[in-house]
Amino acid sequence: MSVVGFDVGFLNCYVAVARAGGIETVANEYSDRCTPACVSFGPRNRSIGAAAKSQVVTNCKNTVQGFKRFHGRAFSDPYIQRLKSSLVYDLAQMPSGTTGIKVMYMEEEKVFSIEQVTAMLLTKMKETAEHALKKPVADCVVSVPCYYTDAERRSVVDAAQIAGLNCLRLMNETTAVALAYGIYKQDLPAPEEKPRIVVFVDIGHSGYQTSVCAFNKGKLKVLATACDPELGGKDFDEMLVRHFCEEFGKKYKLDVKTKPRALVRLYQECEKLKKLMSANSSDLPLNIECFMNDIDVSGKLNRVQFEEMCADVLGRVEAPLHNLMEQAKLKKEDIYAVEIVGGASRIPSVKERIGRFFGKELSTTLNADEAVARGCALQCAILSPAFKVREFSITDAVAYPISLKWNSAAEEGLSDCEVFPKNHAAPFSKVLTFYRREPFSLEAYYNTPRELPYPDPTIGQFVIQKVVPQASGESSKVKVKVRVNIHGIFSVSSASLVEVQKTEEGEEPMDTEQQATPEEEGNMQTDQDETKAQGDGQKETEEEEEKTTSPEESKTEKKSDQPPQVKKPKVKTKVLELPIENSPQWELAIDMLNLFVENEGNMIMQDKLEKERNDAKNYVEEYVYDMRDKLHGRLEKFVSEQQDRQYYKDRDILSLQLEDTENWLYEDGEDQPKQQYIDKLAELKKLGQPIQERYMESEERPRAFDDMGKQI
Ligand code: ATP
Ligand code: K
Ligand code: MG
Repeated sequence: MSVVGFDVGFLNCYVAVARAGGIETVANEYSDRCTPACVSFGPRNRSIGAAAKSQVVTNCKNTVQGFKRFHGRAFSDPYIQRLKSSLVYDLAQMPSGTTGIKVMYMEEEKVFSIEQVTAMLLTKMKETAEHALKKPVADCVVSVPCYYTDAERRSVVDAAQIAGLNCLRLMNETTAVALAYGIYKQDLPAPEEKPRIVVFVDIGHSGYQTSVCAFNKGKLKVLATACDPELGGKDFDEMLVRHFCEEFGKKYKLDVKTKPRALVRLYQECEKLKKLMSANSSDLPLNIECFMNDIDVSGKLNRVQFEEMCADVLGRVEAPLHNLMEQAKLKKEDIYAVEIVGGASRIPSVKERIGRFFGKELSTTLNADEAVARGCALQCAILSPAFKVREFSITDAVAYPISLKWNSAAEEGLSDCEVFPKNHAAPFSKVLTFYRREPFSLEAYYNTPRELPYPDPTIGQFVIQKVVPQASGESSKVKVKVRVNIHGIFSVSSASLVEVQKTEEGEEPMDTEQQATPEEEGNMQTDQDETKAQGDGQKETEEEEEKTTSPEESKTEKKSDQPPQVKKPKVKTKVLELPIENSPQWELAIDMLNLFVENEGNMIMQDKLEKERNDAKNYVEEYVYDMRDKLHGRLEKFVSEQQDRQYYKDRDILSLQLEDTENWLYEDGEDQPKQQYIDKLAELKKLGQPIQERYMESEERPRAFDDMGKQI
């Protein structure tokens, strides 16, 4: 059982693990805690993370970054189409209609689904965690932006599975931050006291997320979230790139947009400049050598100019904050603190605007880069039975209101009902009651399409199968459990048919009330997650009437409009589990998923083989350099038994052999199978080994005498 949190950022990823000492963000093989969200494809292998990022310029068409926003989206999505033209790598449509990336890999053109690409990144992060924990990692918590829709979330869950991970929870990034903030606080108000209200702001490379949370001792509740999924560090980079493209166009007559490599370099330099600008308000230079057509370019900029050119971007900082406060119906005085994280929260003018909005000094008590990963690891620790952590309950909020619609049995057309209003507690289950004679289908959708950062409000289609009338021919009572699960994903988790049986006295039960309104309706029973384990699908129950509804749902309950029930005779019922056919939007088919799992395994193996091959080559190279040095150094005297003609002969043979091998490594030997390198090394060692042995022996001899001396 591993306890790991993964922050899968648009640009930067972090891995946090729980160890005996607590939660720790761990470094990758480059001793860097940040792993770039980058995958590069080559003729023999993939590189992921830092190794991939170093190929952004040299292998730009096959190096993918910025793919976080492709999850759960159709290739035809206008958002994808718009992005496509601005990317240096190619996108393609998957057979299912979702988005894939097209690259050259293993000398073939390949299309990888977005789930596969994110899985590659997760594979790398998994290795980093395994290296730190020195054991295999499967259980984990993965972060997603709180504005992700169902399709996006499902796509990330699939990516985790492809990488061989068991994602215990997809955690909203702002909620992860809130947990990292709250769990160590010793001074939170007692449960019965007025909660402490804290606003969290995460502004990363691609998105801007805000949430407001209520804290009491041992718990946190997300009251509301508000976001701008298209506001982040990248938008500032974009402004800088635009500025310099224009400037270099005028100054050097260069059309930067026509050269992907130059453009990629300009993005890199602009991001650096932007970061420098956070700490300096003076003029700062931007220089790129051999930028295009062998021309060196240079420019400069200061913070005032930067803020001017980013005025539109900065102007968008406030709207989500207004929205957030409005939803939560809070006044600025109610806010105890505003905690900011995310790389772009370091931009002074961004901070200033947020601070000005709340009329408050912002808090930066959390690590701006690592808080999300740490929060995820904490959540994983809480979910892990093997790890002891402080009791802390987390109630998240539904980001977009979810409705169901269905065809009315009485042919009155479509009915619909909002099952989870915006900011409803999550995870959460509710039970809906329908009266039906035959299978029926429910369509789940987001009922505020304009609020979605996503073109398609459909969540999915759910068919309740095997519904039959009662023996008497009347409609059967069908209970459908709907839920927003721990990942924030809507599902129809179970359905059952309540079969009314003859009572023991052999009478037909009186249930006129329900027969009079054979329709579904409205009787919604809620029930704080999780689903209680169901038996074998057939259980006998004594049932009198619907159980009470929770206070939140009292309104819906009234809608059902049932007159007070008269005492009915005891009715014997049997509950039959019904199969449900789930068709969530853009779901990855199971056989595809399995294929991707297999392919990822093969690619991991291929990378491993390639690494071994490279290592074998490096050993040969190292041996050549090492021996050549030593041959003229401490091994010199041991080339041959005697310092005679044979000595020079032996030395020359080996020298020549070393030189030949070096040349070979740069020519024919540059790209050979692993065995070739192993053989080559063995050949060299055949000559080198005796020399080294003579040397060792002469080193050992005096020491042996010493030891003898001591014994005597
Ligand atoms: P997202 O949260 O949108 O998925 P991410 O998590 O990868 O993205 P972060 O690592 O939080 O993003 O932030 C990266 C962004 O922050 C980049 O645009 C980077 O240039 C910017 N950034 C980092 N440090 C600074 C700084 N000192 N000044 C200005 N911008 C900075
Ligand atoms: K990050
Ligand atoms: Mg982030």
